[in-house]
Amino acid sequence: MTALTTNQLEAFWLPFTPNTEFKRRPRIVSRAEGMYYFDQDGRRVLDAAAGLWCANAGHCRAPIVKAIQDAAATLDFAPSFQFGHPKAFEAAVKIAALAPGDLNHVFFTNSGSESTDTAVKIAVAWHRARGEGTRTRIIGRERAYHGVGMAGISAGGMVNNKRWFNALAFQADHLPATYSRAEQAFTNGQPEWGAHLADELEKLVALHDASTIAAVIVEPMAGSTGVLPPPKGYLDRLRAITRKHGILLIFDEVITGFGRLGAAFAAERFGVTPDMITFAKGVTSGAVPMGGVVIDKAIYEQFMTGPDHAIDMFHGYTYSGHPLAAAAACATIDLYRDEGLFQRSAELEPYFGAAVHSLKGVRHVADIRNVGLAAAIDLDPIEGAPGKRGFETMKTMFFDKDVMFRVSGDTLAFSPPLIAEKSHVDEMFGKLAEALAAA
Ligand code: PXG
Repeated sequence: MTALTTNQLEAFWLPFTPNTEFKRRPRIVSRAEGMYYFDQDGRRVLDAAAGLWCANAGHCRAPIVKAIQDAAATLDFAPSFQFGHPKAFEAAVKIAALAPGDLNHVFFTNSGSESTDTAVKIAVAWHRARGEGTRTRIIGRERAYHGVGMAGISAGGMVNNKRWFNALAFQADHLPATYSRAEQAFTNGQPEWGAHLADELEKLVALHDASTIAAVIVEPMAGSTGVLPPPKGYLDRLRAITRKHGILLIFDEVITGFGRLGAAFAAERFGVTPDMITFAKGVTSGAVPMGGVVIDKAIYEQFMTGPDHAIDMFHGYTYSGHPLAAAAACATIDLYRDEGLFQRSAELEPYFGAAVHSLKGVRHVADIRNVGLAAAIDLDPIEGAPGKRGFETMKTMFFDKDVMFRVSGDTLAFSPPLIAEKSHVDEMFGKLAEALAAA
């Protein structure tokens, strides 16, 4: 395969990337299989990130590929406004069956960002439908990532994503992040300290009044910011306080869904059932864009009041429940079940956790956190150049050590496909330890 020329690299403005630097020495992959990417020269790179936290079943898995091929040849597109097609209904049934409690209804989107917008709109509309139209405020959390739509920007808590766009954001407030290095450094799994931080919601209720708050949205485990597992008891408290004040609780499970934490959803793992769950990524193992919201029965039913000719919810996307995405979702969920991949993820977790914590004491390592098959390593920043050590480490690992993972500032994140073997875990952390020791 011929390498791309400089001219060919110019037109595509890569998202969340320093483009000029990238185009000087691009990191390009052109093929994938199982645990690996391959570059244009055929060099094999271990995927320690499941792409972008999405290829949970591994890459180019045959049953998913076949389902997409068949769908493309059978029904390329069908509208979901006023019409339907079988696979979208089938996918919704499968997803609802994985969700806890009465979360029985699925609204399809194409991404995590659209899922945040959708869940927030449903929350606000639901309150209004019940005669509580003043409940419009959303409570997010510091350091949260809920995508880049306006709801995600407003409820999110990462300053770089907000600062340029604040003028467009709507009224939101934020709980404190659940992380304290002083209290939690090098915790393997859920920290003991921090459940009390959920009580900050009471303060926000006292400040804004419950009658102005529609929903609280949190990632059960904050992913993008660098894997912050919830402190023990934190999510239960959030559930109790939201319920007490008639506030909906939304779990953003775009990363935590579909086996990342050893269960279908983090809600199941942590034993806390929210009112809505947003999902994306792993629902198709990343093979076709798809997202959605799983919605509690009582919320759905509030909208189903007729009359027969009237639309119940003025929201949706051209590609909601797209045939290729729906086929990919059905095949992916079947594959998760047939290969027991959620269970496999749970079984590998102790080994993965021990392996990542073996980096404690390695040069530049400031903290390590993990839960499920997700782990993050904070590196000490280079003085005066925050983010540079992380960036350079990511490049060295990709080019010289044949391992790909995510970097956010000086935090490295690992989230391998759930088909990972112990040898893959050894390779990703062993090579990282070498690279850091040599840096
Ligand atoms: N919610 C959460 C919790 C996410 O992690 C989104 C929403 C938005 O999804 P879309 O499909 O609109 O991108 C995400 C996305 C990283 C990284 O490096 C994480 C995401 C995307 C890209 C990079 O951690 N998460």
